[in-house]
Amino acid sequence: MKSESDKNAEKTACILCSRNCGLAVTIENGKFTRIRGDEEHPVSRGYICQKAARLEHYQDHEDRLRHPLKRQPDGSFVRVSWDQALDDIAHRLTAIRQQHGGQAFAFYGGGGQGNHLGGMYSQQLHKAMKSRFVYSSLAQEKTGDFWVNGRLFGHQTCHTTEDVEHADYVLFIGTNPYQAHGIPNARDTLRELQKNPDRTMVVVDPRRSETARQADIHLQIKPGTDAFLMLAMLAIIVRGGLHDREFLGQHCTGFDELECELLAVPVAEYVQRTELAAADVERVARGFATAKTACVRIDLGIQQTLHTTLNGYLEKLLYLVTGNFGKRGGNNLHTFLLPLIGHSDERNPKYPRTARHRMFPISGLYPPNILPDEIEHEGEDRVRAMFVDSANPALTAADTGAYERSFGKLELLVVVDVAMTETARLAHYVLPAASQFEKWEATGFNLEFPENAFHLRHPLFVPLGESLPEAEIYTRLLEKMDEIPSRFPLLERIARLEPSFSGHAAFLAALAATLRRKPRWQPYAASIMYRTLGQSLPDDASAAAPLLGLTTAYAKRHAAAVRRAGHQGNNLTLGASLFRAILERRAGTLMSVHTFDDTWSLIRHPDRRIHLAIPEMLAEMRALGSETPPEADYPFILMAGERRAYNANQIYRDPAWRKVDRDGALRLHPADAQHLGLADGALAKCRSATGELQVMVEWNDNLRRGTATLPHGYGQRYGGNGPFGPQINRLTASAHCDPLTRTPFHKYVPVHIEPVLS
Ligand SMILES: Nc1nc2c(c(=O)[nH]1)N[C@H]1C(S)=C(S)[C@@H](COP(=O)(O)OP(=O)(O)OC[C@H]3O[C@@H](n4cnc5c(=O)[nH]c(N)nc54)[C@H](O)[C@@H]3O)O[C@H]1N2
Ligand SMILES: Nc1nc2c(c(=O)[nH]1)N[C@H]1C(S)=C(S)[C@@H](COP(=O)(O)OP(=O)(O)OC[C@H]3O[C@@H](n4cnc5c(=O)[nH]c(N)nc54)[C@H](O)[C@@H]3O)O[C@H]1N2
Ligand code: SF4
Ligand SMILES: [Mo]
Repeated sequence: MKSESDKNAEKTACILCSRNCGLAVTIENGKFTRIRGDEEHPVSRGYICQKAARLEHYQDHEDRLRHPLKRQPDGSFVRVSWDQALDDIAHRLTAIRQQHGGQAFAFYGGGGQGNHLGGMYSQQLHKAMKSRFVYSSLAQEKTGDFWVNGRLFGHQTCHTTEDVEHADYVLFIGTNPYQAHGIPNARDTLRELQKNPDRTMVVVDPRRSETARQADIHLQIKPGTDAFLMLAMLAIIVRGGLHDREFLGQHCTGFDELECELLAVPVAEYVQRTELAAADVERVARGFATAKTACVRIDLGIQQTLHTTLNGYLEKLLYLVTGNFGKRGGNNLHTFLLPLIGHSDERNPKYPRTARHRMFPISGLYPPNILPDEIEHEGEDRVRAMFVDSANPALTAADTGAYERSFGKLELLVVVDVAMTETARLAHYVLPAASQFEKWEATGFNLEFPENAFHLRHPLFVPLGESLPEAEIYTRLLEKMDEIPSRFPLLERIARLEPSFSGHAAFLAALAATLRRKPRWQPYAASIMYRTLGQSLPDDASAAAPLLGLTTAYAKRHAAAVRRAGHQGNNLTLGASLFRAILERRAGTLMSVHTFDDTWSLIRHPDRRIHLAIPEMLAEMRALGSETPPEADYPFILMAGERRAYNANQIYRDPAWRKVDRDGALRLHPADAQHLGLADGALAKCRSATGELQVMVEWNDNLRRGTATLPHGYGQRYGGNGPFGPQINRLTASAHCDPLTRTPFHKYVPVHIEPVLS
């Protein structure tokens, strides 16, 4: 039976990582008084981790922004009205566009871990600016993966997921789900895996991570050598005839070419480079290939280190070559409702390259590693104006110093955030967004298959001060830029007249007719729906209005899957019925139930096959082996950005939220620490070719000798004090990145460590 407080609980979700676990919360006097996992959430079903209980520290703290702010010549900020701020920004943006064209504008961000609804509105701004230069944190971790997907499956939006819950054999490479999550209900899922003797869990990690400690087999690999390991495994599989010939023949092309390369792999030599035992590698390769079902789950440990893109290719080959794809317990393609990423094949010249680095976008995104150079570039075609929304690149992108310097050279920098961040301090204008618990909000991290869900969250608090939802901020800005009028009388009338949820067919038809008549407005459908249909939605859910367009398109493409999820309607009304369910069900909605057979229709190559041979990757495979050894001046490999119990990107700013590890310690193997004369708790200097930090040392025998780790998500100022904890990107370098995708090698930063002499 539900207790009284559960009955009064409001439904929402955690916004701290991509799992977005459902929450049932109690609110009293404008504060969270109880935060629990919501058993009614279709995916998390009651699960949460220790970080969610602290959400009051996100919602209410000293550095929340209350009013629009304008920076003064002396660096201080004064309060201005929304009209003052937006009039001036609109004026300056249109002047820059007129004088320098779209290339002068860049956008950074577009949603963090929990807020992607605003992205539908902010993306209208780059369209208004005629710019395609969207920089994003995804392009400092996942674009290698997206690029490979584009080649394998025919489109960069073909994103895969892994059915860890049902696999007999799970290979975790470079990821620590116990702390970082990333898989459904991570700790429960890991426990299930561990306690079932018929299932095997393998962790490849240079560190005996919390996940590795639960594994059947831990391969404590030498950092940066995963490509050698995966190639050796693939070679063992193919030579042993353990590949799935039937799957390869039926669903793939290019295996012959790939097989030739794999047969040439010097297995023993490659295994030696990983510093693993040959018998262990052999056992894992054979175990993975012969398991009834197997899947691979990877993350930053191979995405932010040497050979990033090749790692992404090889990891996928492991499950493809063994036929663990498109089936229960394997890796699978999934569908999106909110399109988080796009497609931009660099072989097509229509996707513009940047001025300085001639860098192409991947999935429509440009990498943060090149941005300082694109701003500081001498040419007329440099980046001059920027919006940063839902990101804090001054701390999270490589080379903090380069960001501070280059952002200082922008003619206009506007930051949209809930808090006064390090990036906001560099801005000309800081615009206060309502928090994720003060507005209608949702994420696009719905990456499940075959069942997929969507959670639209309703507001729990009134917006703080004068803060506004992004929907309103960007719509007002477009109005002030004269891109759209503020009223659409005909559409407003139709939206009002239409009996609630009759399928919204009349509204969509009228909208389509309007946009045909005024093609200039086509990029702004989201804001137009917000101002029209939005006004007639219940509970002020106006910001959710554009979801009707998305549910309509989704239901058209995946009608059977949407119906299997229990939504009803004909060709015209199914999308509206999904929209209505999303609006009404506050705990989240099952939106689709696919079948594994749908997999082949999700592949976008016209032949519906997986194209295994990617020439660039085959060439990189052949060139592997000629590595330069680490420099003598920097003998340690620093993993700059570990996920720990109390870090959560830049989302919490008040250091009081952390129950442990307030200093964000530098972890070091005790033997290394002793050798350097560093006691547990001592102060050390950690120096890279880019910069230097003073850090506190923590002895930790889970590390490999010769490696050190620092946590991600520290270094914020708070309440006028700080920084609290290490600003790790003072150590990282813009050029230290994957040559193809320009994603950083944050997990492989050569450093020198020495005691601080007092
Ligand atoms: N607690 C917490 N959870 C988070 C976040 C957070 O800030 N805090 N952030 C979220 C975000 S944005 C992301 S992207 C994910 C990231 O999630 P993960 O990638 O799982 O987390 P990390 O700790 O960054 O790195 C994973 C592991 O890679 C290992 N590793 C380092 N170098 C190598 C290598 O050369 N080879 C191999 N095989 N492994 C290596 C590290 O030891 C580490 O255990 O976490 C999300 N979840
Ligand atoms: N060295 C090193 N650097 C790293 C990493 C690493 O491992 N090592 N990890 C990288 C990875 S994987 C990631 S994902 C990035 C993360 O870094 P960022 O992309 O910079 O994103 P977040 O830390 O998620 O910051 C989210 C911002 O959004 C704000 N915010 C919260 N809610 C709202 C809202 O409703 N509206 C608006 N407008 N703003 C809001 C928060 O106050 C915060 O400033 O860091 C990357 N940087
Ligand atoms: S941090 Fe991630 S795993 Fe933990 S409760 Fe929040 S969404 Fe769930
Ligand atoms: Mo991330």
